Amino acid sequence: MSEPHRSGFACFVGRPNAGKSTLTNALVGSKVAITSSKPQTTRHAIRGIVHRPDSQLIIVDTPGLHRPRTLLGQRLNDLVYATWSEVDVVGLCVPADEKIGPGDRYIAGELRKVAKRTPVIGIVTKTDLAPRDQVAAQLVAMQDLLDFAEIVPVSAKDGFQLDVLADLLVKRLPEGPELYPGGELTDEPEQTLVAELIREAALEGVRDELPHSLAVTIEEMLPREGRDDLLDVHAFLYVERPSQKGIVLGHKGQRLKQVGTQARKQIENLLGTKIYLDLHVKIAKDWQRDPKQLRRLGF
Ligand SMILES: Nc1nc2c(ncn2[C@@H]2O[C@H](COP(=O)(O)OP(=O)(O)OP(=O)(O)O)[C@@H](O)[C@H]2O)c(=O)[nH]1
Ligand SMILES: [Mg+2]
Repeated sequence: MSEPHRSGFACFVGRPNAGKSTLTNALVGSKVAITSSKPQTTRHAIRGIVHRPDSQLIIVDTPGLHRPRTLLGQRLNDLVYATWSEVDVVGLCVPADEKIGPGDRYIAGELRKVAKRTPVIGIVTKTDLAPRDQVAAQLVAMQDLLDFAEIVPVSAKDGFQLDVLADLLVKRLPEGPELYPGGELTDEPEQTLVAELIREAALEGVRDELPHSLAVTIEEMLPREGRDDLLDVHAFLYVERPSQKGIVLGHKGQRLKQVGTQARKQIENLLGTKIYLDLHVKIAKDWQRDPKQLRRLGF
């Protein structure tokens, strides 16, 4: 007898930089979420859809749960908590190459408080970065973190055990038909994906507080008049202070130009059309702490 068709939601949680978005993309087989080595790259709940003959798994990638220092940080954490109550299974991600710490224990404790009955799979991520014995030790250490339904080591980079993880998640979904019958890989609006790709390009090479201060909005995205093969994209790149504007622009605007080139390639890949990308840097003073500006920027 064949297994019934299953469909439902899983979410990945973990501290910033644990590899949640990279894992989401690897399972979906397409870049639905931007990734970076900077903490708090993800700023909203992104749905990636995994289509299989026996099931449809919708992965909700969430921001890293952290100690909030700004209103934005609080909003991001709230989003994580809200997601927990909506999913059938949670994957708690801990990187193989970093010791389990207070951040992980905090998340595990919160999960047990907020989503008492939801099964949690322990995921040791980035196994390609750690020798075998370190991965083994991490799997053992995970057992003290939470009463996981399963614990599995994976690498999004080399594909190690991704199918095993998908099977474990799918097993916890209820029986049901496809929730997204169109075959789409995400329900993110195109404009959001485009804004995110610009932010990803801008994140590269900046450090300290600047990654947190960056936000991108799309002001306009329209086909060039009389052309069906060219899209004009006008975007604003926000920073919080004038000094940051200088860094993002770079000497004679060189850095911004690089960001534009990098983002344009990615957007052209995504949309399958040529684009003209017009980037402007703007200052939105301390937007991370300002409710009005947060609302304007979509938080
Ligand atoms: N070598 C290796 N690097 C990985 C793997 N998964 C993620 N990374 C890297 O780890 C960094 C963080 O990855 P993300 O996927 O952005 O992490 P995240 O958990 O989504 O981070 P936030 O959105 O900030 O919470 C990036 O530089 C990734 O390239 C992996 O399996 N192997
Ligand atoms: Mg992320």
